[in-house]
Amino acid sequence: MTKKSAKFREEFLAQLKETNPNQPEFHQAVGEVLCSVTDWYLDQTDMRKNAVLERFTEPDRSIKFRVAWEDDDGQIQVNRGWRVQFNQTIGPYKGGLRFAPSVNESVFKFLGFEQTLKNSLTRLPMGGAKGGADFSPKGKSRREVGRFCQSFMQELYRHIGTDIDIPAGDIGVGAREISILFGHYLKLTNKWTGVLTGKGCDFGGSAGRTEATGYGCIYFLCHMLEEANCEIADKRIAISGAGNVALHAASKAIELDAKVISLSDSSGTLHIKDGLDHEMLDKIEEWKTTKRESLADFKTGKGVKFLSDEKPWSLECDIALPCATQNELEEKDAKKLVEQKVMMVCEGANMPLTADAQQVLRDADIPHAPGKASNAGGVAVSGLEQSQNAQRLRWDADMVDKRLREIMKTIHADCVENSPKRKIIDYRDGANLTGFRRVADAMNAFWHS
Ligand code: NDP
Ligand code: 2IT
Repeated sequence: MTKKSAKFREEFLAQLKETNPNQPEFHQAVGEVLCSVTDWYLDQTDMRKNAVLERFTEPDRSIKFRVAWEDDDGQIQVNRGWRVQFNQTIGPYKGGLRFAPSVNESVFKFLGFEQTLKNSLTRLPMGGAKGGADFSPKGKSRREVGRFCQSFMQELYRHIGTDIDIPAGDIGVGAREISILFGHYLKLTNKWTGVLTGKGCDFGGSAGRTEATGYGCIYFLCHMLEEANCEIADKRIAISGAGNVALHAASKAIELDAKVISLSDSSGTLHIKDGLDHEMLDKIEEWKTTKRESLADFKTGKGVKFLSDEKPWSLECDIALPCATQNELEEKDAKKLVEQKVMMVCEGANMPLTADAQQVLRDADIPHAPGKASNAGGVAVSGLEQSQNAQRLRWDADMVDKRLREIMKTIHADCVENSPKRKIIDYRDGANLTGFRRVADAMNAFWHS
């Protein structure tokens, strides 16, 4: 970044922090993108006149609502729901719903902002949004989750639609929640439209959507390895998380003969020294996804150790795949990865690295793919689900997988093409520049709408 750009970035961020106080995740996401796009943006006289960057960093709208629901004791509980419709320039709003007690407006704004760039990277006509609620499905009965989802949709339904906004899943929102939300949308509107993605395959869902984020992440990783003249077979991969993204990334990596040496959850890390096999992965999936239990209570076998309250980043590995949540990999973790000479880091989660952790990897010339590029497979197949719903057709799993592979390949190629010339490919700058320029060009053409 030039001196002039660094000054512009600093002033822009100071202004953003003043107008959006107490939103550290949002500041972090914008700050990172500005590192990549400012040099280019400062040369765009017309765009600056049309305040494209100022418009790009202000969500179209942020909807906040009350969600009241009855627990199993007959007590009414009150939670807060959000939908941040961030940017509709290149297509209807699209992005997941997260149910977790830790969410707030800052988290949804950072996720909506990132989603706008990610969706642009897929080259599909999708704008960016994110939403959810500060509700924890943990420890709730199925009936409680059901009542919560119905009450949540009771408000959300008036803000969404196939040409307006199409939500999907994210942390705490999987097939069970999407089914209930979709069923209630039908009841409220009497209209069958593909208004949510990630639906069951029997009622409009796409083959391969459940697997798409994790599989897509491994397809992206394979391109990164190819770029470095390496291959995935026999590489030791440390994965964090044990949810949708982590489990499917692990499954595809095992299929490609990699050695998956860890999974983790909020209770700690499961270390599988000689690598997971499909049989054990199936057991973990049942434990986490069907039974909804903690990894701490998973019965381990020979060669498997549970490391209570620990993250996977001090384990010896060749590749790190953070697939749990934002800022899960901090500076000290990145230093450990550098010490053990990790080859590359590929994000399955959204913004799992702190800014300091990213800098440690950059200083050590370790390639690092940002989630907006490497985890875009999920939303890409959501886009394909929308196409199938619009056509009233169902594509088979092979066709969806073929399209997913093509999309991940194109995203990788775009990142490489737009990466500044450094010793290694700068995936951060390549992804941010590609995603931003597409939306910014369109916003500029819109003048100030
Ligand atoms: P899930 O709810 O299926 O799984 C989340 C996993 O992460 C769980 O194992 C959870 O553990 C763990 N986790 C959550 N918070 C923490 C924490 N603070 N410390 C340690 N572990 C934690 O979510 P997904 O797999 O769908 O999402 C994971 C990430 O991937 C998120 O960042 C999401 O935004 C991103 N993503 C998801 C996509 C999708 O299609 N689902 C698409 C693109 C990105 P526990 O069970 O103990 O809570
Ligand atoms: O972060 C993400 O890309 C998702 N949670 C998936 C969004 C979607 O619309 O499929």
